[in-house]
Amino acid sequence: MTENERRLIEAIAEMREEEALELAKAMLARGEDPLRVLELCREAMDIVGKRFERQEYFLPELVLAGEMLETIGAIAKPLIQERSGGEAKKLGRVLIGTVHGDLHDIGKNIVTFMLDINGYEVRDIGIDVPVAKFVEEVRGFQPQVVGLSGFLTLAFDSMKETVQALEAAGLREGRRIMIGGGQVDEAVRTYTGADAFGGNAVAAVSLCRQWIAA
Ligand code: B12
Repeated sequence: MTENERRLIEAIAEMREEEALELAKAMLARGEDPLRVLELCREAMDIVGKRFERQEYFLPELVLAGEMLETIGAIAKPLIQERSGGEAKKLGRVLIGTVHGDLHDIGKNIVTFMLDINGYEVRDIGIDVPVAKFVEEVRGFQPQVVGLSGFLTLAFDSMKETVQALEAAGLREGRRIMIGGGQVDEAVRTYTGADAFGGNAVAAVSLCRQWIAA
């Protein structure tokens, strides 16, 4: 890790907003990989999350960290788009949303964006999405892949309920369900009954590539 990369992580984790934004902007202006910059932000978020758990940080710090990440993300996105060579043809349909009870959407938004620039038609149905809304939207949009996002432990139950409801509505067949979000792993995938989990937006894209034949 370079000195600048270390400084960016530290500035975000220490809530030095102005410095963090300046460092990120300077790195991007120098032509550093925007995906790398987002990865550094994620590392900083892990530090913030741990401090929150230890009660060294409280809700205002979580909010500020989220805002910093969104601002940096908004600057990085067009650069990622440029590198990907612009709009590709639509390879398939993906429906994505954050499950009910959960309001975290930064990770989901990155996944939506990455799928979009990789040629998928993505319908993002937002946060705190009730099970019935997923069912209705899947029926209408007929996506090949459904993505469920969630960062809270309670989201695992919401994911499981959503998977079961899609199954009960006869909408599971011929369709894959992927899940993701901070704590999601193989054990959560088994619990929810989803087809796969993805640890990051790049994994989400490769799952869709694997599942939807071009
Ligand atoms: C920012 C943040 C917030 C912001 C969210 C802003 C927003 N618009 O999203 C705010 C302040 C609103 C918030 C609120 C709360 N939060 Co919060 N939050 C965070 C924090 C610091 C970062 C989350 C984040 O955005 N990370 C950045 C993204 C980019 O992370 P990422 O995981 O790398 O994202 C990738 C993958 O997840 C994957 N992915 C994501 N979705 C999907 C979907 C699919 C299909 C696939 C394949 C992949 C995929 O791709 C992403 C991109 O590469 C985390 C700590 C952490 N380390 O995660 C806590 C954390 C998630 N929050 C936590 C808590 C407790 C809360 C609150 C309950 C606090 C409170 N007391 O009110 C509330 C809950 C509100 C609710 N009902 O949802 C806990 C959850 C604990 C738990 N096990 O349940 C955490 C873990 C902090 C902690 N360590 O205690 N939070």
